[in-house]
Amino acid sequence: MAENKIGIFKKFKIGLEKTKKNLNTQIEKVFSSYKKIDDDMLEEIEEILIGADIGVNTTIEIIEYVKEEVKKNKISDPNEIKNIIKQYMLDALSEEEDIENKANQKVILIIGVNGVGKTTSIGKLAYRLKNEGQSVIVAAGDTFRAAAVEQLAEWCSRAKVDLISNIEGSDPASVIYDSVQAAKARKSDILICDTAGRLHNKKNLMNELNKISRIIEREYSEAKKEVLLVIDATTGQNGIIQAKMFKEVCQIDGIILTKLDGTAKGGIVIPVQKELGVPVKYIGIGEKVDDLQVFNAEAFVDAIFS
Ligand SMILES: Nc1nc2c(ncn2[C@@H]2O[C@H](COP(=O)(O)OP(=O)(O)OP(=O)(O)O)[C@@H](O)[C@H]2O)c(=O)[nH]1
Ligand SMILES: [Mg+2]
Repeated sequence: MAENKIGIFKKFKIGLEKTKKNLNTQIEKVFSSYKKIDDDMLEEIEEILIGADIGVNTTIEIIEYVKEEVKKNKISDPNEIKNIIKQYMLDALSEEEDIENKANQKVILIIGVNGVGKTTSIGKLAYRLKNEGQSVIVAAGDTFRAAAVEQLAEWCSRAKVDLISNIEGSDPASVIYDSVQAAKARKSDILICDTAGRLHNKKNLMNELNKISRIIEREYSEAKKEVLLVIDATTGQNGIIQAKMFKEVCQIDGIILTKLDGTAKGGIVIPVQKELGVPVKYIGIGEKVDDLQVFNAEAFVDAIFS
């Protein structure tokens, strides 16, 4: 773990404050109004979990797990239930360990629909990797939206990394091509590519992503490739639908779940990981340059329950 553990736990706590207020406060209220564990109580817990966007399927699984544990261990104290739920979540969010291992020659492609936080996350990620001692180049692959390059340039200056861009309306594939050449010439460790968030239809998306991937493959075959999908946590189950659509057209190696600071429904982390089978690698918990954290299951569960 690159940063110290206390710092990480604290960051998660602050970022997930709203979810904690929603989830933990309500669960505590249920505990104090029931003396023993019964079906009515479990039904109330079920509603709270669904309300925190944990998703119906996962919630049903959690409740089943609670029932089994209660029976198996002859538990009668309602307060024990919290520990059972925490344990379930920890198991479900099995940790990704070595994602920040120093790979030199790596290309990270950032994809996702409009406004989810791609550009912002690129700025934060560049800042993070740069502070770890890696050299980073960013490619302004969103040539579609007006002012997209200016926004990215601003972030790159905050992160103190180089940006490769072209004029608005130019072919994104040519920007990616130029960026790969720059990364090779400058012997950069990491190239992070922004992409446009527009989503006309699946076919267009597939064509564009394929074109970009082909260039990277052809021009930079020695580099390790990673595709990270950005999902906005405040859009709830919609984010999962988006992710399923992206999964149909390309390989996704990880999720960046943004805006967790802005929602009381941070439980979405669990179905994202469980239903998609793709690890949440980073979470966005604010708008500042240091508000992107490597996802840590322990810190997450601790933040929403205590
Ligand atoms: N509170 C909060 N806001 C965030 C976070 N991540 C992104 N945002 C905000 O979300 C808005 C959209 O972010 P962008 O990075 O521009 O999103 P994008 O996906 O690049 O958008 P397009 O390029 O239009 O597709 C901005 O106002 C960001 O400040 C986060 O973790 N927390
Ligand atoms: Mg953008």
